[in-house]
Amino acid sequence: MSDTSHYTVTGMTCAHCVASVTEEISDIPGVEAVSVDLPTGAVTVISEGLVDTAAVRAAVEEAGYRLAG
Ligand code: 9UX
Repeated sequence: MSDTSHYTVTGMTCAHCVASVTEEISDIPGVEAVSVDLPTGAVTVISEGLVDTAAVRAAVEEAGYRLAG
């Protein structure tokens, strides 16, 4: 069974930002699906097993954005 996690990413302003964040988070082991809502920065991650928040934060920062909270 998959797990679903919710995050908020700040700093995204265009579809390329969304693509970069999606790509970086998708590279985290165990991640099966990523959806990003540009207007709100809401990010939903579906994974096999819970993904470490630090890994998500690192991926988001690698893309050039910040994880809220
Ligand atoms: Mo373009 Mo979205 O620099 O940051 S990828 S606005």
